[in-house]
Amino acid sequence: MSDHSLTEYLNTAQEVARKAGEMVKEAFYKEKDLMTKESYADIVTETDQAVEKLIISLLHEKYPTHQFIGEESTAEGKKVEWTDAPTWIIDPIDGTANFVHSIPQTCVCIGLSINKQMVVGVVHLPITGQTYFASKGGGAYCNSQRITVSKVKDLKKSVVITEAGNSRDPKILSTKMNNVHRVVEASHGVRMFGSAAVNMCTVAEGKGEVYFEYGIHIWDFAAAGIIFTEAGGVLIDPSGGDVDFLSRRVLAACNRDIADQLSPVLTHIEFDQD
Ligand code: LIP
Repeated sequence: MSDHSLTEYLNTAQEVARKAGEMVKEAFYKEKDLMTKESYADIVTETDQAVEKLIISLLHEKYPTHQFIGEESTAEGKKVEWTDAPTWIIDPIDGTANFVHSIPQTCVCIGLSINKQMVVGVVHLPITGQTYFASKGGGAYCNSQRITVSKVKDLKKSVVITEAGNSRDPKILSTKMNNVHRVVEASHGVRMFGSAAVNMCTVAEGKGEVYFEYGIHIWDFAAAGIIFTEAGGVLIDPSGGDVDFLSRRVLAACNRDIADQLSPVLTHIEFDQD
């Protein structure tokens, strides 16, 4: 993979994310039609579906042999098939609940993997005007600003970001809440911004030290994943092993010290793979 084509993929992803963002922004200020997926809190709107179709059609026109993994195509019954082929991994609106409730932390996520390695990522927040992006080896940026993770090495001096997620299974919820309790005891506090990608980009730019979540999907954090590692962060499984984008869980820390202090505080939740 030459740097030249990575730059071209990154530029295309940014261009497509901005076009998709215009559609999200237009819908953000209007009434939304809600549908639900796996629980009453797992929501989708017509905009999610229309934006995903737009992104796939624009990318397919340019790269007809590339593969796609999209949140809404998967919800419509398409299984996740992640191969070594160039694959665009798309979340048309990450932070759908924020979008529905008019909270600006909502974003379009477009990532590209080659040989199952993330090589390009764009996370575009159309309401706030922030565009985070990275390509392998090229560093991470927010708009024109290079971004890097925090240098704090002590969990007791850290802010930790997580989410309650959209499962309403009482056992999963109580494990997550117990995790939050223990993390609050061990740190400066916990924040929840409502989007995996926004959470990861926030830590990537040195605001807060670590984000972890159980129950997310590959499209929620694939694009943000490369932005995070290019900003100098450590992206692992919450148990301490290698990150697995299909495992539905992640720990994104500003450095290994923070990751190693947080991991034993957590009860690790297992999910079926994406
Ligand atoms: C959301 C994630 C968030 C998680 C939510 C949901 P969506 O993705 O970004 O981290 O807590 O339950 O999965 O559904 O807005 O694309």
